[in-house]
Amino acid sequence: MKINPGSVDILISAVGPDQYPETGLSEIALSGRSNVGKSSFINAVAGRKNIARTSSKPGKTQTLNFYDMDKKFVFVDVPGYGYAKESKKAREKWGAMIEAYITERETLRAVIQLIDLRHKPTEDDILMYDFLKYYEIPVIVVCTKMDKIPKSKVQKHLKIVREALEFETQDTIIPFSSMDKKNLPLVMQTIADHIE
Ligand SMILES: Nc1nc2c(ncn2[C@@H]2O[C@H](COP(=O)(O)OP(=O)(O)O)[C@@H](O)[C@H]2O)c(=O)[nH]1
Ligand SMILES: [Mg+2]
Repeated sequence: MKINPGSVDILISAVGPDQYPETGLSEIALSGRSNVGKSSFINAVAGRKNIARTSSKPGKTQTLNFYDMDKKFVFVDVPGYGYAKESKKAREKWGAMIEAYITERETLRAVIQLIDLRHKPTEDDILMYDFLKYYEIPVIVVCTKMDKIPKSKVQKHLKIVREALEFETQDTIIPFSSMDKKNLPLVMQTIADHIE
């Protein structure tokens, strides 16, 4: 599967289900804690420098952002979780929005859960994975910032992630770097396998 960077468009930043676009395309949602590298990942797959805004200031987006990926599929960027300064009310609103989307969206094919390869998964990472597994959503775990780990230690870090999540063997786990696009072809193939 090849994405033409010129044919990637943001469709809408939706605040609720009535705004979700009806494209007839399969959807792949993206979730991860703030600052994990989600925007950089979307840009890498899109082949664009800045279609998804990268920012060092976390916790800003509170909408579901839908991206038409060259009419092959739609990326749905879910706001990052685990931002410490968020109020309880904001967190509840976030939870309701995600739950409604994940549980009711018929075009959703898989969730890409981004986890920082450098660190043990957080409590929020584990909760999110459990939540997705409870609803039997296929998960592709993409471990970001692989370039920050010595090559010889990548397998060890992947093992830590798998064990903390109690990773299910039918899911896929891929170490990835947005800096050098390491494993981008594998990511593309895995997405293609889920949208058939
Ligand atoms: N070294 C390295 N830095 C990354 C990678 N992905 C993202 N970053 C950096 O991590 C920070 C947060 O990235 P961003 O994509 O905005 O994360 P988001 O909050 O999850 O959307 C930025 O400074 C990025 O440049 C990666 O694969 N390797
Ligand atoms: Mg972002």
